[in-house]
Amino acid sequence: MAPTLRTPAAIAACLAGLLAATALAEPLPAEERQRALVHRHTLQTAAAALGAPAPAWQLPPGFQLQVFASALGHPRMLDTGPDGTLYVTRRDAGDVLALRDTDGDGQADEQRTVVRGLEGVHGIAWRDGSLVLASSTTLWRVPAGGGSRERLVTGLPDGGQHPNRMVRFGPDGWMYVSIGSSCNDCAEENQLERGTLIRYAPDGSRREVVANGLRNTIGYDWHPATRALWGMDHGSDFRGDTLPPEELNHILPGANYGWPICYGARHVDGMTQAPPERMALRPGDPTPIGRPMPRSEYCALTAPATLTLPAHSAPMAMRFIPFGRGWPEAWQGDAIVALRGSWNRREPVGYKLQRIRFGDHGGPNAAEDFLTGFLDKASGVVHGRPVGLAFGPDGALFVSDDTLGLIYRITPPR
Ligand SMILES: [Ca+2]
Ligand SMILES: [Ca+2]
Repeated sequence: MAPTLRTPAAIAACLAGLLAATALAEPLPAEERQRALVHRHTLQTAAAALGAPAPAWQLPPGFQLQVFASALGHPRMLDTGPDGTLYVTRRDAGDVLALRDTDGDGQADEQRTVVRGLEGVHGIAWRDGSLVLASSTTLWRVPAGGGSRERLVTGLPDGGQHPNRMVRFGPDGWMYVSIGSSCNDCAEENQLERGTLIRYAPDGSRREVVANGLRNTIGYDWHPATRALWGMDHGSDFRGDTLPPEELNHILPGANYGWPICYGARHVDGMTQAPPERMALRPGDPTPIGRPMPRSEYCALTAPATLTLPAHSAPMAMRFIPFGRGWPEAWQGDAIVALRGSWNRREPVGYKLQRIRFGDHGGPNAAEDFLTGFLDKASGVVHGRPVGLAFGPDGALFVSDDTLGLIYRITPPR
C-alpha cells in the first residue's frame, strides 16, 4: 500500500485534531479550549489547501502540540537562537526565514526573510549571532539579523542522490557536515568525501574526515551528558520491505560504518554491487584497498550500528532532549528523531517522531513512539511528514512538516 495525500471529506477527523494530541483527561479550561479552536482552524486551513484532512495527533499524556506557524510551503531544517527566534530553511524556495513569538502565546507573530536566492539551502546552525547554512556545495555564514553572506567552505561534492547537506556545531566548536552518497549503492569515485561526516574549524579553514561508510546521515547530535556523537543513517533502497534497517550509530573518529557493503551489526548486504577492493577503508585516506577481499572480511573491519529502526523509515533530524529546560527528568538525555516516512515500501512505516531512550551506560536502549498521526494506517492517507527539529531556550520542541507547510511546537507537561 503506497501512502497517498488525497482529498478527504474527513471533517470529523479534523475536529478530533488537537484535543486528541493533548491527551488530557479533564475538560479543557475555557482559555485552553479557545486556543485549541484557533489551532484546529489553522490546521484545517493548511490541510484544506492541500485537500487533506487535518492530523489527529497522539502524544504521551500531558504533552501539548500547537501550530507555531503555517503556510510555509516546504519548511525543512530548523535551529533556534538564544532569544527564542526560530530559523527555518526552505530548500525549494532557496531562502531562510526567522520566526518569532513576541507575545508568548506559542504562535509565531513575526516573520522575516534572512536570506534569499540560496539554491538548495538545507542545513542550518546558529552560532554566535550568525547562521551557518549548507547548500549542496557550499557552507555560508550570514548575520542572523540579516546582511550579506560570506562563503566559509566551497567545493563540497554536489548533486547525486543525496544533495541535502547538514551542518551542526559540536561541543568542540567545529562544524560537522554530513555528505551523503551520490548513489543508492556503489563504490564512490570520491572515496575521500562521499558517504562521510566531515568537520571544519569554525572559520572553515581546516577539514578532517571524521567517519565514512555513512550513506546519508541527516540527523546527528551530541549527548548532553557524555558529549558522544550519535547519528541516524539511511539504509540502501530496493532490497525489499524489511532490509536494510535504518541505523543509529555511535560516531567515533576514524570509524567506517559499512555502507555500501555492510549494514546493521556488520551484516553483508547480499545485493551490493560494490567490490571491497574499490573501497577506502578508513576516513581521510582515499586509497582503495586495491586487492580482492571477501565482503565478510571487509564488514568485520567496520563499526556496527548500535540500534536499528525499520527499513525505509527515513530518519531526518535528531536532537537530544536537553537538561534543565522543563522536560521530565526521565526524558532528559534521551533523543527525539523525526521519521519522514517510507516511499518504497508496501506497508508504509515512519511518519512520526520517536523517542530513543538512552540508558545510564550512555547508549540507546529502545525506540518508542512520541508523536504519531502523520499517517492513517487504515486508509493510507498521509497527513503530513516531519523533517526538522529544534529545541527553544524554554524547552519547546519545534517540528517542521514539509508536506503541510507547518511548524509545530510541542511542550512537555508542566
Ligand atoms: Ca505569538
Ligand atoms: Ca552501517
